[in-house]
This record gives sequence, C-alpha cells and structure tokens, in this order.
Amino acid sequence: MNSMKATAIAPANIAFIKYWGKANDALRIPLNSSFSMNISGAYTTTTVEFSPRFIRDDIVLLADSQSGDHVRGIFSELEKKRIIEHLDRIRLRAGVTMCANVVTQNSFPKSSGAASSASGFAALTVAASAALQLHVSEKELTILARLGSGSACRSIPDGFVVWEAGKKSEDSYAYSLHPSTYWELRDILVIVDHSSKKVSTSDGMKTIQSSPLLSERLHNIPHKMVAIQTAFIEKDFEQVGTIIEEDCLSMHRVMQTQNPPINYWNAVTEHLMKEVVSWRKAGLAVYFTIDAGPNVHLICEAIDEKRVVDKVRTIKGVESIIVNAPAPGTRLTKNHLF
Ligand code: 2P0
Repeated sequence: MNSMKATAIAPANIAFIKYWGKANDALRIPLNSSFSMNISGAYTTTTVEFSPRFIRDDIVLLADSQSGDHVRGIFSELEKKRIIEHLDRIRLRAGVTMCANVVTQNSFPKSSGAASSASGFAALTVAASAALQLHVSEKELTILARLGSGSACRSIPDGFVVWEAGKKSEDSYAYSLHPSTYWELRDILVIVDHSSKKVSTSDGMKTIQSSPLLSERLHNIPHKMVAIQTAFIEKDFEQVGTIIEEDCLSMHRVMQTQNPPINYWNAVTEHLMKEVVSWRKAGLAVYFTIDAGPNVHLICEAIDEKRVVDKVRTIKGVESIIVNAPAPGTRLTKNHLF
C-alpha cells in the first residue's frame, strides 16, 4: 500500500466581515456570510498518517515553533475529541476505519487570538484528505473543514476569501475572491494578552439570540458584503477600512449585549482602539478589527506598515507584534513533522 501520510500548512485568517452565530450548530452553518484575508505570520502545520498498524488515534501538539522544541503543547481532552470526530468524518467519506497519528504545530502561541482553530482544522482537513487520497474539490474541502470549525473553511482558498452562509451544508462553502497577490495589505496583529480566551467561540455563539442587536446586524450584513467587495474592486482602502471597523464594532456590540454578556476586550484593547482613531485623524490610514479575544488586528496598506508598527511600539501593555501579509490558502508540503 502507498504511504498514507500527508502534511498540510494552513494560514489563520482575519475576518473583515465577521462570523458570529450559527443557523445550525451541528453542521456549523452560519447565520451570515463573511469575508476574510489569510494571514502569512500565523499558520498551522499538520502531518497525518493512517495505518492498519495503529490501534488508536494518537494526537500530538508540538510546542509552537517560536518557543523551542523542548516543551510540548497541550490539547485538552475536549479538543482531542473534536479532532477525532473530524477524522471520523473524513474516514467515513473515504470508507476506511484505520486509526491515525496526527502531529501538529502552530507558528504562534495557541489561543493568542490568532485563530488556531481555523488554521488547525484547515490543515487537518487537507492533510487527512490527501493521506487517504480522497479526490475532492477545493469547494468540498472547505465544506469538510467548516464541519470541524466554521472559520476553518476560509483558510483553504487563496488570499481574500468569501464564505457563503448558504442554507444547507452543500451550499455553505468558501471561495477565493482575489488571490493573496491582489493587494498589498497588512494585518499588524498586536498581542496584548497571551492567555487563553475566557469564553470559547462555540460557547459564546450559543446565546447569540439573546442579543437585541442581532436582528439589525443580520439585516445589514448582505449590504456590507456587497459594499466591501465593491471597495476591493476599486481598491478603495478608506472604504474597506471603514467597513472593517464598523463590522467589528457591530459584532462586539452583539457579544456585549448577549445574556450573559461577553466582553473580550481589556484596558489595552480599548486604549489601542482610541489611539487608532487619533492616528487616523492625524493622517495615518489604519483601521482596527478584533476577534473573540483582547488582541487587536491593525489593517493598513504595506506602504504604512512601518509607521503603524512604530506607533504600536509606543503603547504600554503590548506583549508582541506579528506583521502579516495576505497569504495563499492551505497547501500540501513534503516536509512531514514525523
Ligand atoms: C470570525 N470568529 O469570523 C469570527 C470573529 C470569532 C470572532 O470565526 O464554533 O472558532 O468552531 O465554528 O470558527 C471564530 O469561530 O467557531 C470566528 P466554531 P470558530 O473569524
């Protein structure tokens, strides 16, 4: 039998129009479409091998590639269960029952807010499907990845990616709107807290219907999706940035008005948000967006990267900065982790 081993590298992605809330929990069909950019500085590498010799699934997380190779990262039992359930989906699809060895490594600290579940499930989907020689299209890979973690579907296609919400599993998929080379944007990820998030995204989304602001948000999203795509075609950065920031605030207002309320920000997050607005008033074209955590993504054009980084370095409470360019989607590599 051929080697049933494959390795994939998947980027994290930052959503410009956010996914927050599911229409179907089990199938991870979202309440709204979303739009994102794959990011170059935060990625997951995963090697999967299937063999009839293995008597159980073995899942290992290596330490992130920045902290040296002496420490192992840790997956909780719940995370392992979610990974094995995802392997089961792919095994079912391939019609096999073999167990797997999975070794995975992030380029960034887990739960740094750099979306480890998106890059993680994208890499796992592509590596496991290739190892089992499943002949599936990119669209089908995005659907499979979505079942593992919603935002993972956006890490598979190249560059700037739309995830169509759809109504059924087959039409909730992601595709590349523009390749990563289309526009030299930057996402300057400002880490203000390395610790794990307090409320997981899956849990946080469960109470979304309790927010009185949800219906207005959902009503406005189709218009925002069209407006941001038009602004991309025109490369109108001010318009893109304005939509990105507004959508981030709209999502966080929903989170903050859910019952119980969820506030992912800390004092440094809020200070940075105010600073960005004042830098902009002084002529620097930079906009913020924030996911389900306190860390802040600053979006600018490449030409302004240095000025933005210099500004961030003056802020107290910043732990680290990761400068990201737009990145290709998930790809296979021959450099296996074991
Ligand atoms: C996003 N987030 O669009 C939004 C912004 C968090 C805030 O997608 O339950 O980890 O695995 O489908 O994909 C995080 O959600 O949630 C996310 P699950 P996921 O990037």
